[in-house]
Amino acid sequence: MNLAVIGHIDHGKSTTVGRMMFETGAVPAHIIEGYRKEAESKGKATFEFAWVMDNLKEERERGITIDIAHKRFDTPKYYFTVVDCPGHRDFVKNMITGASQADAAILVVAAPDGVMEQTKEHVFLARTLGITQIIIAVNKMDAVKYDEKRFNEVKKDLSDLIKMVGYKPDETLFIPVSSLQGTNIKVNSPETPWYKGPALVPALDTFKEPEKPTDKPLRLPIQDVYSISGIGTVPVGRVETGIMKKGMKVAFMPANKDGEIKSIEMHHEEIPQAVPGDNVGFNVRGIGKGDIRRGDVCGPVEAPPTVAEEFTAQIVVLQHPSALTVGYTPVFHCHTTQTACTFTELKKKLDPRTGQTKEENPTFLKSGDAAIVTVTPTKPMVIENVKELPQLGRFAVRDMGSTIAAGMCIAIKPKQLR
Ligand SMILES: Nc1nc2c(ncn2[C@@H]2O[C@H](COP(=O)(O)OP(=O)(O)OP(=O)(O)O)[C@@H](O)[C@H]2O)c(=O)[nH]1
Ligand SMILES: [Mg+2]
Repeated sequence: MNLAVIGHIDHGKSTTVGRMMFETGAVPAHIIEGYRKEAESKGKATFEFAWVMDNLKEERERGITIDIAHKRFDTPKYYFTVVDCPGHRDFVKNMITGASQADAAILVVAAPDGVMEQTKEHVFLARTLGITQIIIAVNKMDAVKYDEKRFNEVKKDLSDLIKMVGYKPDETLFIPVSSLQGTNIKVNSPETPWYKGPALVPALDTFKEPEKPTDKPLRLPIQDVYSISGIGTVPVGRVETGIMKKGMKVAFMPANKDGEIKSIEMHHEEIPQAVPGDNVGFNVRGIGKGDIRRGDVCGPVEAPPTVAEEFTAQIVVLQHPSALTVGYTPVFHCHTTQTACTFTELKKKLDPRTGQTKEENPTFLKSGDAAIVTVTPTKPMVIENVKELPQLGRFAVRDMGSTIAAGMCIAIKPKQLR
């Protein structure tokens, strides 16, 4: 399970990750002790747990996280790849990269401060980027003397916030912790006798396993196409949704070519069917090597992948040197395709903290803006509505080597090719 740790600057994200790694045995005590002494001698006392994650010299000197870092730790049920995100507003783009890789998130909020600017922004981005499961750690409870009343105030504000973007407060765990003291991290601590829920580490095992969407139509975006003598055309790729079976009649879109699955191979062994997550090569009858290429998507003939004439998207602008306007044509990265697409309409600007409409038909968008836009691909491309096939509905927008925006497709005007 990929887990992002998000929240406002200084609220204790790195400390929480370091503490969880320590409590689960992923980091030994003598390392923490070494960091404690070194941090103290450099005037950075209390950063010993954060330093497990903050390895850069500049991060340690400034006492902040700048870039995302990945670490692994294990609980009884899962092994987690945890991504510690920076809270500083200058590094939101790094947080977005981290969040876009995650299945679930821990939102860390310091009890003395409560909901702050990047608490709101990160919650909205997490939701936009498709993180559906979230656990909230109300941290620094030691700094408010483990006061139940303060915890409930912060919990109330957070409930309103997460509800606004579509999380369900009633189904979300709010855990009072002190990551510095180790309170309610691995086991419930005596400091909060009023708290009846699970401690943080056991709570992580309540996350649901990322689904294998086998009940959806088959979608396999092509990564490469080989021609193997004696066998024929062998496209390779990862099954995102649905099931691929031998004998199935398939369509490749937007190439608009049909074929029949003759055999499926994974790790050099023939298999009767492939399910989501499987990386396979498969032999198709009726398709030549030149007929299809990377970026085409394989699906059943009776429910072929959707080719967009144009689509409506909800985007968040991460960084743009000036202003994003109608006519701008950067490259959209979606499943295995990279297609230049033009922004043809800016429908509305949204408040990134609430998702509410802020302006109808804005003339431009700039860094930090969230918006609903119309996009027209410059050549046929497959994209799906995020509500139906989220794996094929999210994209990143890139230009000149950097990520300009991230978003998801919320409506499609299909191109009729068949
Ligand atoms: N009192 C108290 N201080 C804490 C606690 N957790 C973290 N801190 C302190 O808060 C400061 C910031 O901690 P970090 O873990 O670096 O915070 P962060 O959220 O990772 O910060 P950024 O990555 O820069 O956004 C450090 O001085 C920590 O010692 C806690 O439970 N109680
Ligand atoms: Mg940090």
